[in-house]
Amino acid sequence: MDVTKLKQEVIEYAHQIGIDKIGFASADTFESLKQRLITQQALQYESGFEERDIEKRTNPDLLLPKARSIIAIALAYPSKMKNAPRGTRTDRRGIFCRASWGKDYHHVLREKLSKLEEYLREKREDIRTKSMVDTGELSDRAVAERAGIGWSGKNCAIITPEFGSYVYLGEMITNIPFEPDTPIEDKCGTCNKCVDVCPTGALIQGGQLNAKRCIAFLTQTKGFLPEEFRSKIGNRLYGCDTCQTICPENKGKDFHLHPEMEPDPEVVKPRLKPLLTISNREFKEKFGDISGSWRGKKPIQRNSIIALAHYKDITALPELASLLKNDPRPVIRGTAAWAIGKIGGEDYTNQLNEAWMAEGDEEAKKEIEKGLKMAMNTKSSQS
Ligand code: B12
Ligand code: SF4
Ligand code: SF4
Repeated sequence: MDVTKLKQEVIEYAHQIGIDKIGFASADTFESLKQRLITQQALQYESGFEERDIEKRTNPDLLLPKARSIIAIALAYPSKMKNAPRGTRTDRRGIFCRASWGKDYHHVLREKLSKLEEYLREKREDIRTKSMVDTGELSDRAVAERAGIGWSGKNCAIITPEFGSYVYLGEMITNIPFEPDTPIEDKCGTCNKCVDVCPTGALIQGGQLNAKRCIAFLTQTKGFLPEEFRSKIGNRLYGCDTCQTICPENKGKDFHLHPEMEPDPEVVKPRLKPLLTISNREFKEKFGDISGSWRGKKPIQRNSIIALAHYKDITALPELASLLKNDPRPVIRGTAAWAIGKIGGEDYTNQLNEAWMAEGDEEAKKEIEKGLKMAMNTKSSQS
């Protein structure tokens, strides 16, 4: 079997089926990544969404016995939305990050990898493969870096010369000894813009993230958002693009190569107030197909409340008061109380007092106290 010829055929087929970039890497153990993961774990800088087993994360042989190579793929996604709706003073909108625009990318990339697997199986009977996108054990970025897809930027993203960092990544481990490609040159140089701009200081230094401080992570948590971050998340409902939008390597990069990745503006830049009372069914219908809904409705609703507080939208006060009184979830009641205070709901001190007396959850109770304090301050500063 001519492996060099097969590699060329795989590259051609990949482009035919809409894979924007493909690279080949050895299946050797990822030694430096291993050390990195141990350090990150010791510093408690991980998000908790990663696979826990570092051996599995760094040794492809444990995932596919006799692994000989890894095929890395990248698909470019758009960075600009056509016809983006604008929020108004009384009808504010939130935003989902670009990696959540269009159909959930996990499905899109898995479909491409399945086609590639089928193609390889037709060519060679003895082929064995294992494919993954995001949720697999391997580090998609470490694989992409080794396969020459892009370099590992100071913002942690894999940056391709062609599409910038706006690419999704996936890979297939195989038992075929494909010739590996060479990693490409790191072009960050003396630039440090991403580290400087990060709103929460989550980028400790170029290439090192404390995920627990990263807004992309914080928007996905289900509990109370620590107060220090509430003023930082702005109107972000899911994810954060700041360290990518600032990157000079992304300048002018906006690719619309996959119709299924086109965002529906009403979905990815939704009105905030209707989100406060959206039913489970409506949420699933409207947001179920995008990757940003994977944690369910609660974090999105909590973030919507924080976004309304960020805008100090007084027209949201009646709905926030209704959540405070009626919502069965302590996180929503407590965050609503805090938001009422933040917006300056001095007319709502009675409701806050009543809610405080009725509240059985300790954390929610503390948030009501914060809300009350802020609301009373507004009252006294006005009288
Ligand atoms: C956990 C996770 C998160 C966490 C933590 C992110 C992080 N930086 O670690 C949170 C929730 C914060 C997150 C956020 C985002 N994520 Co995310 N996430 C993952 C996931 C599941 C695992 C990442 C991981 O293991 N990180 C641990 C670190 C230590 O390793 P790593 O980044 O994978 O690998 C690099 C480092 O180890 C580094 N390294 C190794 N050794 C050394 C040594 C030194 C000295 C240095 C400096 C560096 C270094 O080089 C490796 C290659 O770049 C991957 C999917 C996957 N299975 O890999 C997606 C993935 C990384 N996420 C992705 C995306 C799109 C995002 C967001 C842009 C989404 C958004 N807009 O909000 C943000 C970006 C935030 C950021 N600046 O990184 C894409 C990245 C695509 C790309 N072009 O790089 C991935 C690959 C998903 C995918 N399949 O497309 N994510
Ligand atoms: S995604 Fe946002 S919060 Fe996270 S490192 Fe980048 S700029 Fe900072
Ligand atoms: S902003 Fe500058 S330092 Fe950060 S990833 Fe882009 S080029 Fe590299």
